[in-house]
Amino acid sequence: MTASGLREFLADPAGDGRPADPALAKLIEAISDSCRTISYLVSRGALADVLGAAGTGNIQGEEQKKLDVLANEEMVAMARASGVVAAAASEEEEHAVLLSPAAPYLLLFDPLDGSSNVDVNVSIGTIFSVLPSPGEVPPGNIDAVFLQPGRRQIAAGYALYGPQSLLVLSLGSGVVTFTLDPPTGQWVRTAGPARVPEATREFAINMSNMRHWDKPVQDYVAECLAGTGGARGKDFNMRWIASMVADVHRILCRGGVFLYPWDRREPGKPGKLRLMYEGNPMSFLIEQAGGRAFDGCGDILEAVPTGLHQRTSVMLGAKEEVDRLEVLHRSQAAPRT
Ligand code: AHM
Ligand code: MG
Repeated sequence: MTASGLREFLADPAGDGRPADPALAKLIEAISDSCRTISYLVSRGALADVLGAAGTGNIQGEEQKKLDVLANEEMVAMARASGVVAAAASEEEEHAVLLSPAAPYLLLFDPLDGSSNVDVNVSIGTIFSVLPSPGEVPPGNIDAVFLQPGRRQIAAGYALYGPQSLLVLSLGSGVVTFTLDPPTGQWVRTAGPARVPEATREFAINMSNMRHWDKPVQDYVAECLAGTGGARGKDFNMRWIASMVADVHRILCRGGVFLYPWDRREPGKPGKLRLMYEGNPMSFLIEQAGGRAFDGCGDILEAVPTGLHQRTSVMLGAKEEVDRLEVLHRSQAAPRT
């Protein structure tokens, strides 16, 4: 493959000879710059004294790590400096912040996904989602302009800080991957378009929550565990990294299905993962790669958000598996009580 960078991709993202909107290209380049900075901090770890707890909590009621705080500061500063983001919303901030009110885009991000893995040197990442701004954003209720279904996303992606740092991106014409070349600081295109095979023999779920799941999810996993002798007629393998970026990346590379379903631990919440920072951008990428994303009721991308930090049930990846999950949910229609 000839070495081609992010700028070359943005000059013709759909392969039809037309460049990306200049403001969008500027935003994606700015995001990639911030991800390079965060990647560097992550790679320094204890050497830069960035591991461990920050001693603060976030709006989700979770303990923040030092890297959560640093990555969030980096992303907010980048969005402000870009001049093309009307307002930005972060998993780590209570409310959206108004930046350049007349600018064309809204930016949402989980600055450091997989925080529980920060201190044990397991892959983590930054997830982002770009929505259109509905015109001049008023200084009043800024959060309200973000409440658009994920189907309206213009771009979404993530940076994965693992053995290599990767930038995985979609502008609505497939999913492409760039690898950070540390000596030059360039994001070099190394894969894509990604394709999630319709069939798989691999599922990802935190099995320790099994007793809390709804019956359709219990039945689905029981079918997978039954292997060749069961209804599915094949053996399944299981993986759980506990960093959604890393689990979704595996699915984009070699297929599979990822589940973080609603469960009874906190029945008032529709799930653990956040719709706007995790569910929507990852569902956009998975659909762009030919997979499906379902929340137990319908397509995640069709959900109309009612709150910036809204939770969702997430089941995404191989179409055959998500179709099977949908059949189980529709036939059992288990009430969430
Ligand atoms: P975070 O954004 O605070 O890191 O939480 C989200 C993460 C996901 O990356 C991952 O899929 C999930 O939480 C793991 O949860 P659990 O520890 O319950 O398995
Ligand atoms: Mg997260």
